[in-house]
Order: sequence, then structure tokens, then C-alpha cells
Amino acid sequence: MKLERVEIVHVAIPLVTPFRTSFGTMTTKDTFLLHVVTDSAEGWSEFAADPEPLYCSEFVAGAEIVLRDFLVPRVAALGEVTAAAVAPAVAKIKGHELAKAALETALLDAELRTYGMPLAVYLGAVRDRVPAGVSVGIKNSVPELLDDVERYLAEGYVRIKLKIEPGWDVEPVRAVRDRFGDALPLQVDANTAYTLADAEHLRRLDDFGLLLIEEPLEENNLHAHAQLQQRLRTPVCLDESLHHASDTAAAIAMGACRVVNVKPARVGGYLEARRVHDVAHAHGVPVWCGGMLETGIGRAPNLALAALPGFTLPGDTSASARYFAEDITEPFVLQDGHLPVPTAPGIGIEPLPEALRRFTLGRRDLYA
Ligand code: OSB
Ligand code: MG
Repeated sequence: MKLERVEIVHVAIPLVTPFRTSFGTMTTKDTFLLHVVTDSAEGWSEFAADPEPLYCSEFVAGAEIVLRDFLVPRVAALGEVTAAAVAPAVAKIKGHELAKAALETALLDAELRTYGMPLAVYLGAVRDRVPAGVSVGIKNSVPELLDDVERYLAEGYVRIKLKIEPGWDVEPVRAVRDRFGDALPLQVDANTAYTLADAEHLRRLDDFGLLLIEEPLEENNLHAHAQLQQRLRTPVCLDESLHHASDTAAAIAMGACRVVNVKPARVGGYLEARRVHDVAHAHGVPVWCGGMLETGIGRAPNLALAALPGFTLPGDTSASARYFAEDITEPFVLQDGHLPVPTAPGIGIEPLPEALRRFTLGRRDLYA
């Protein structure tokens, strides 16, 4: 493919309900879509991070500069562009996995559309629908939390994840277990809110039969997570600390985690995400697909990835209505607790022009 144009479309879409985590509260999905035009097809992707670097070091305005000044010029200089050529072309640029993922994914979408191949087929999917979990934010009270969990279970979600932080952990978990029973697949996500000094406190969660505790300690401290795992029965799952297949291999070897959250953006794109899956799967370590409150443009490719054989736990791949009253694409609808894996070529979906126009804050060409 020859790259003809790369465009940033900045969008802001209100969330149906504020989403509070240990690192902050989100009320709007505010990010950019990347739109690439090649000589054979067009492609779309979504930048996964937020305007502020609270979940990870990348952020919307910074990613735009990184793409414009460092990533797009290197890829454009290839002449003949393929998705597989993106990572090697930008390898000398340190970090910025989420920005790299946006560029690789838009080009992969265009490339697969050229061949008429769905992303799920390309990645090696073995399912045509995937079970949907839901990530439930920190609430002002336990009754409010129980109401939300009850509603999600009534909608059909097959697994509940509770966001936790010091002061909101054992009590909400106990309340959900008391109300909905021991059979409910339940897990928690701390987003780095604890330290090893909290190990004895976190051991209290062992009583509740959780599937996992996600990223309890500081980002990238694999040693501390390994020490914590030795003291917990609850499996530790890493999110923020894993950036590629090689650190995933190291984390598994060290005993820093027994479960892996695969977020394609966090590891630089779907090609590396598949390698993370392969490494974990080869070690018998279950993986599941994380989420970043994506619009349909980011959700569609995550559903393709989640259909790979090693994704044996439900992901944070919820229906569009869990996030947005109106999405920027045709919505993904929960059916019997599952979402369908897209079957059209590429990521299998594109923005609805009218919705895109209303949610767009601005457009800029990075390359033309
Ligand atoms: O840590 O998994 C996380 C949302 C934004 C940033 C980080 C995380 C999350 C979620 C929600 O937990 C996942 C989703 O429903 O998209
Ligand atoms: Mg997480």
C-alpha cells in the first residue's frame, strides 16, 4: 500500500454514567480517531488513552505530536507500507505503545480491507461471539454499587469487575458476594493503588474466591507483584505493568502474575497483542481482553482479538450501551451475555458519518 493521507479526528462522547477508578473520574470519552487513506483502501483506529496521563504516561495531545513528528514520517518513508512493517519502522522511538498501536491498527484495517479479510480471521479467531464482562467503577455507597451490579447482571453480563482502592475494597466485595452469591464470577482492579505494606490487608480478599486481583501495586514493579503473589491465594493479574510479549514472559517466569490482561493498545497493537496471547497461552496462563471505554472503532478489533483460543476469561468487552447513549458506530449489543465478533473485512466497522460529525471537535491532517 502507498500511504496517501493520515488524519486525526478529535472526538468527545459523553459517558452514560461517570466512571471512577483509583486514578480519577471520567465523564466523557475524549480522544481521537486515526483515519488513514492508502491507494487501495481506507482504515480507522482509536487512540486508547485520555487527555490526562493518569492511567498511563501517554495522553491525547502528546500522542498527536508523537504521531505527527516521529511515527507517521517513519512509516510514510517506507514507500510500500504494510501493518507488519510499522513496528520495525518505529522501533527506535522509545515507548509510546498506544500511539504506535493507533497507527498500526488503522493501517492493518486498510490492509485487511484490501484483501477482504476480517481481522478475526487474520488473528486466528476460534469463536464467533465472546462472553462479556463489565467493569464497575467506584461508587459513593455500597447500596448504589449493589443496584448497578444487579442491573448489569439483569442485562446478562457474565462477569463483574469491581474497581477498588484503599477504603473501597473488602466491604464492597463482601457486599456483592453476600447479595449475589459465591458462584458469580467476580474480580477486582486496583489500578496500582496499593503497596506491599498493604499485603496483609489484601489477603482479606482471599476469602471471597475472586478470579483475580488486577494491578494491585505500582506499575512495572514485577518484583513487588511476585512478592505479593507469594502471599495471596487470589491470582494476581497484570495490566499497566505489561508493555510487550517479552515483559509478559518475564512476569510469568517470575511469578509476578497468574493471569494476563491483554490490552492491544498498551502493547503497541494487535500484532504484539497476539504475541502476548501466544506467550501466556503457551505457559497455561489465562488471558482476557481489557478495555479503555472504547467507542465502536476500538471495540470492534478487541472483539476479534478476544476470540483467540487463549482468551479463556470474559473480557471488559461490554456492549456499547454500557458506555454511551449513542456511539460513533453501529452499537454492539449484548445478546445472551455475549457480543458478536465482527465478520466484515478489516476491523469490520466504520464511523457513522452523521454521528461522527456531531461528536467531532476538530480534524487535522498529519500527512497528506
Ligand atoms: O484498568 O482496566 C482498566 C478503563 C480505563 C482505563 C483503565 C481501565 C479501564 C477499565 C474499564 O477497567 C474497561 C472497559 O470497560 O473498557
Ligand atoms: Mg486494569
